[in-house]
This record gives sequence, structure tokens and C-alpha cells, in this order.
Amino acid sequence: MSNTLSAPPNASPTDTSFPHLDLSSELARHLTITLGHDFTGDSTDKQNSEYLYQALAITVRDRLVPIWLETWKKTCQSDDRKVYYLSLEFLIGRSLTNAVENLDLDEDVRKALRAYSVGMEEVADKELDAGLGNGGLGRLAACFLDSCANLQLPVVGYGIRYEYGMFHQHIEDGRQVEDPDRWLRDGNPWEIKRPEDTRRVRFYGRTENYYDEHGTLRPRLVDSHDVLAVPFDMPVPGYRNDTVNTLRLWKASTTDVFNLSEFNAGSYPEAVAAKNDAEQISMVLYPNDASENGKELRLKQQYFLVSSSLQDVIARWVEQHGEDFSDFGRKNCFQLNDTHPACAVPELMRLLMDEHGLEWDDAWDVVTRCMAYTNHTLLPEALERWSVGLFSRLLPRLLDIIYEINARFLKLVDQQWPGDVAMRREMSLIEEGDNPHIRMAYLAIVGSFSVNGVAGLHTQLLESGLFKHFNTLWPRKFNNKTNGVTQRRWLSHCNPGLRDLLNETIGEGWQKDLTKIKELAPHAADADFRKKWIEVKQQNKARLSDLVVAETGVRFDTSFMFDVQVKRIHEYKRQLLNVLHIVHLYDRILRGETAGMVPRCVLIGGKAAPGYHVAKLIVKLINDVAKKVNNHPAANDLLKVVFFPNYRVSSMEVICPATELSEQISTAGKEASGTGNMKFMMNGALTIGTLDGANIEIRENAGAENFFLFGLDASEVAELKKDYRPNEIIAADEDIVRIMNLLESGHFNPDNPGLFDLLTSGLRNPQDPWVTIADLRAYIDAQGEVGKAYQDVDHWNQMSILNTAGSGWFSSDRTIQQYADDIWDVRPLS
Ligand code: HBZ
Repeated sequence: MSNTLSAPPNASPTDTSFPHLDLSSELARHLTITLGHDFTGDSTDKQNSEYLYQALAITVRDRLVPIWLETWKKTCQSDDRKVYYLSLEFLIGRSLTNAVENLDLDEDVRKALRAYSVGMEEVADKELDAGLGNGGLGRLAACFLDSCANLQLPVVGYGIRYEYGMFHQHIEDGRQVEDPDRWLRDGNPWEIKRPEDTRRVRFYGRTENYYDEHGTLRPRLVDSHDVLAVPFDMPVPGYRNDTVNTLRLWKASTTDVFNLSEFNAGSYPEAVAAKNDAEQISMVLYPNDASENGKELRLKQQYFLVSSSLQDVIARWVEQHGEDFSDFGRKNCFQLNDTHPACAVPELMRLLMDEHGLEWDDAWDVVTRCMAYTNHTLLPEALERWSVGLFSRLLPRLLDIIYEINARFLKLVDQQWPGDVAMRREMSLIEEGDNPHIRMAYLAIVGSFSVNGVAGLHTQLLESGLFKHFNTLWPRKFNNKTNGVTQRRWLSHCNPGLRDLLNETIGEGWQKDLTKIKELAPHAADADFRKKWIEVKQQNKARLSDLVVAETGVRFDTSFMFDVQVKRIHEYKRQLLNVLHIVHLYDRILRGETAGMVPRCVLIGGKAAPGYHVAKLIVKLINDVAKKVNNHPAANDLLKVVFFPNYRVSSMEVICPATELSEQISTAGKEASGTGNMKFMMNGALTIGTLDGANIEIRENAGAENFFLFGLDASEVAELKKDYRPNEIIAADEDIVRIMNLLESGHFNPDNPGLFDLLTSGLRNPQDPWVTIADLRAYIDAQGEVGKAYQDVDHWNQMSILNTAGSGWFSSDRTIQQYADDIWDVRPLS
């Protein structure tokens, strides 16, 4: 949208230029007239709820649009600083119920649906998740947009409109199989295409020097292959506050499908195929959550997002301020969600210099005033590096600029550490070698005025480890912003029973301001209140149990403890440690040593990157162990295990309210923050966890006595690795010997001996980076404590209430307020 073109003249959301009928009539009109659906009145007609979803989405969207246009206009016209959240991922999930609740339309909608004898949940269930992200990083971006809208901040999200989002996972013979995610199959009522704001993104070509109109020699890119970026806007409704912010997603499109005259008639198919080439860029989300694969298409996606978004912001700037960029850095801020959009640093330099005539120093001043970078990982294999060879072919002009940034940066290094060649090599933006690479994290640090980690420990480790030299050079750049999640989706929406109980106990203010949740704490001592607390949890467990049986055929007994680990499958997250404990429980059952054992339902879910062999083998192991356990009659009353297929945002909305024990068991120092841990805590689960990521802050806020801590801390892990001897640990512990025997004897894989050797030999390997065996005894013991605690129902529920009461810190509203105050320097739109 340009800022001059938007709502009809003089229109405002409350204006009668947008008269609304009552919601029932509008729904009926959209169902019949817009969609042409002849409602039969037959409540068994499966088509009905599908059509009702579509009609309701359009009806609700009609209410959003006027507010949306108004917010956009205000944002564009305001002279205050604006923020652009650049992210390759936005894991939005469903939009309908979010919009209904934020607009306070719940009652109207339920009333309208009564005429069709369909419940809101059934209709809402028809919406496919917008799965445009891998995991925590993408979901964080979605929570942040929600909080920005709640706080009425002028923040626009920029991302890619992937035709196919995160793959669907199904399980065949215990193994993960990937299917394409056709989330746009039935259309997307939540997007509005804005062809008038199409941008041109230029790839390949070469740099040429030419004389400009002042006779100055300047470089420019020529002979490029161009792709068009077409924006699709999605609304981000604030919570009952007349604000709807924008998420702008770019779709790639060809420049020359209509330029067929350039081709002779015989090349028509090739001409049309060129369209395909261009459109590939926004075709599919890369499903790696913790490693980089160096593919050209991925770099194209990154540059495509960055260039189109920067051009978009600059175009609006020029509309208002002409070619004067002196204030651009003060009035705009780009938050880089990890290094994926780090090309923004050289690309903004290029746009300012090559397209808008700025000199290097002025352009660099602008760039370093408006770029800010968030790091999400300490894993070396996840740090992005791009081959210089690939870069020089795909983005030759950007590489010139990166070399120049590096040359100037290395002068600074030389001033700080005169003559220190090793330091130059270590800090250079270019990793030298036979195949030199660009270190994208270093590029982001050098080009940004702020660098933040996502939990206290993570930031400390960045400052003292990965980025320590940069921290010495620029200590004031580094800061922490502990992650958060939106309580609107992750408490109020997903746990209506608890929402109602909270509202009647402490009032409704917590939905906008989660610090108020601490008022719950005194009620932990109230037996009547605890009874209601338990009832809510039981209902949520029943709801999850229905879902589990539908998805897996396994019946979860709601009197058992619900023990859950859902997250991407990765060795550092240690789903294997969880499996080792399950095998231990199973072994005790086989031996009849079940005294004091608390019956458990263990649920594990998550996707493995399709090329990550070990992670896929872990999925197979979980499934094979689950099968054996669930089929053993002796285990029937004590243990059920499932692998929950196709774990995604909408399944977490059912899983987290029902969870009693949250598994956060990564190797200390490896999980940057975690955000699932926060969702569970809000919903009253107790955590069993290591001192890793935000677990540390969860424990502080819940109270150490309300948290099951185990295992080595980050410095102990580092120390242990100097001399780690897992085989000795195993041999010295009878329980662990038996666990390993069951796994290594083929008990779980009789038809396929050796299948899991890769996993068991990894556990026994002194080089095991995740030191799983080192934490196993402590984990088993902590699980024993969990079991004991669970048997004291009063005490368990007191602890549960105190977890929810302590979760105020983990609202993304708090996180975003800190970004706004400390990094962005932005205020609410007035
Ligand atoms: O970001 C996660 C961290 O592992 C987690 O600890 C943290 O809470 C969360 C939010 O800060 N990181 C990711 O989710 N990372 C990715 O999904 C990812 C995606 C594409 C990549 C690399 C990583 O190329």
C-alpha cells in the first residue's frame, strides 16, 4: 500500500462509510452470495463446516480491514521511528480464532453459528496452519508481531510467502515421511495482494564503473537477471485496541512472461519456463532448523526478502522526504531475525550509494544507525557462512561492498590489536582457505548498532565465547532480550477453562498485562481454588487424550501423569535422554520393580530435518519403543508412550494446556532459550530441566522448589568434555547397564538387528558432544522426585499454580517492551 492510497476518502473504522450488518446476516450473505454455497441444513454434510470456515473468515476480515487501513495510514503518516522485523520465517498457525478473540467477537460468532448447528471449534479446525517457519525462531516472530500490535507499536513484519510451508510429517512403520504442505490449497482469506507495490530484485550480472552526471566514477550492477517481488499483506490484529498491524510477505514472480516478443515462436516453452525459475524463489521453506546447507536457492530467498523489503521502505521514505536520507537511520530500524536477512547490511549500502547517490561514509552512518541483529544459536554448525564463489556469481555488487566493509573493519581491528595477524584472521568477515566463506554473523555484528541474545545465559555465552572479541571491541553493542510468548494465544485462547478461572479469580487484566498473573500466587494455598484448578487440567487432559487416540490409536488414561516433550528433533535437545528414561521405566516394569511408580503417559513430538539422518533414526526409535511398551500387558496400567505425528502450532494449542510435566532437557549451553518451556509454564506444567537457555529464568521465576532441576551446567559440561568416559559411567550403574542392554540386544527391533547401533554407539562415544550418559543418572533420579511429588496432589497443584503465577516475565509483551525501549527507541502510535 502506498500511504496515499488506502481507505476511501474520510473513512475511519467507526465511520458509517463501512456499515456493518449484524454478524449473522453478514455470515449468511458471504456463505450464499460470496461463496455460492447452498446450505442444505443437513448437519452431517461435511462441506458445511468447510464453507462456514471460509465465510466466517471473510466476515471477520471485513471487520479487520477498516481498522487495518487506518493503522497503516497512521503508521505511514507518523513522523516517529518505525521498525521492520525482517525474518525468513513467521510461524503464524491459525488466524481465525485469533482475530475473533482480539476483536471481541466471540459471542457474536457463536450465536451466528448456532443457526447452522455447528460449534466454533469445529469450524476453526478447518483452517490449515500457516506453517511458514521451522520452530522457535519462526514462532517467536509471530508472537512478537502479536505483542507489537497489542502495544500499538509501529512495527511491520517482512517475510516470504512460501507456496509450501513446513512439510507435513506422517509416520510409516515408525519412520518419518515428509509430504508437501499445501497450505494455500483452498485460498487464503487472510491475505490481500498489493501488486501496486511490486519491487524488482536483481541477481547475477556484474559490476561496471560509469561516470555519473557530475563526472564522478561510480559502480553499478549491469546485465542482471531480475525477479519481481509481489507483496501479500496479512493483518496482525491487536488485542481489542483498534490496531491492526501488517505482515508483508513477498511472492516471487517473473519479469518477462509477457515479454515474449524477445523469444522466437519456437522458444515459447522456454519463455514460460523462465517464469518457473523466478517463482521457485518463494516456492518452499527450507526445513533445516539448526544447520545450513549452502544451497544457492536459499541465498536467493534471503536476498529476495532483504532487497524487496528495503526497497519498499525506501520507496515510502522517498515519497515523504524526497532524496534526503540524513534522518533515515534515526527514523527507521531493521531487526534482523538471526543472520538469515544479514544481506540487509550490504544491500542497504548498495541502495543508498548506487541508487540514491550517497557517499560511503554517509551510507555507512545510516546503515549502522538502523540495523539490529538477534542471534538465536550457539551451535557452530548453524552459523551461516556463504561461499565467496557462490556469492560473487549471484550477488557480485554485494560482494564488492562486503569486501570494502571488511577492509575498513580490519583497520579498526588493527588499531585495537596492532600487528596481531591472528586476530585479524579470526575476526575477518571472510574465512580464508581454499574455499573462502563469508561469515554472516560477523557481517551482521559489524553492520548493526545492537546485537542481542535470547536468554540471559545465551547472551553471556555469546559475550564470553562466540563473539568475545567483538564484545571487547564494542561492549555496548551487546545486550540480552529474553524471549517470551503471547499469553493471548498460549494461555487465553488455547486454555479457555483456565482463562475463565483466571478471569473470575484475578480479573481480566492479565490478557493485556501478564505481570498481573502474580496475583494468582496466594490462591495456591486455597483448597477450593485448587479443586477448580484440577478440574480444568482434567478437562484439558481429556481433550488431548481424544486427539492422541485419533492421531495414533493409543488411549491415554487421564488419571496418568501427562509427560511431554515437543520440539524439533535434534541431538542437542536430547529426545534420546527421554527415551533412555522410558526404557528404564519399562525395564522396571518387566522386572516387577514398580513400587512407587506413578503411571505416566509420555508424549514426544517434533519434526526431523529431512536430511538429518540421526534425528530421523531417533524418531524411529521412539516409535519402536512406544510400540513395544504399549503392547506389553504388564505396562498397561503404568506406562503409555506415543510419538505425536506432524507436531505444529495448532497441535501445541491442545497439547500445552494438558501437560503436567514439561521436558526441557537439552545439554546445558546448547539451547539458546526455548519458548515451548514458557508455554508449558504458563499453563501450569512443572518443568524437569537442565540449567540451559530460559530454563534458568523459569526456575528463578517459579521458585527453585517448584522446578525439577538435574544435570551438569554449561561450565561443567565444558570441563567434563576434556575427559569424558561414558562407558565407565554405564558400567558403574546397573540401571544404565540394563537400559543399554535392552537397546543393544535388539529388544525393540528384533526384525532389524543393528538398526539403532548408530545411536547407542553415539551414547558410548567419549566424543559425544551432547554428553547424554553423563546426565542420565541425575535425570532418572529427578524423574523419581517428580513421581513422588505427583502423588501429593495438593502439593503438586500448589507448585503448578505457582508456575502459572510466576510466568509474567515470559510474556512477549515484556520482551517487546524491552526491544522498544532499549533497541528500537519507538513509542506507541498515538
Ligand atoms: O530460536 C531457536 C532456538 O533453538 C531456541 O532456543 C530459541 O528459543 C528460538 C527463538 O529464539 N532457533 C530456531 O528455531 N532456529 C531455526 O528454526 C532455524 C531456522 C533456519 C535456519 C537455522 C535455524 O537456517
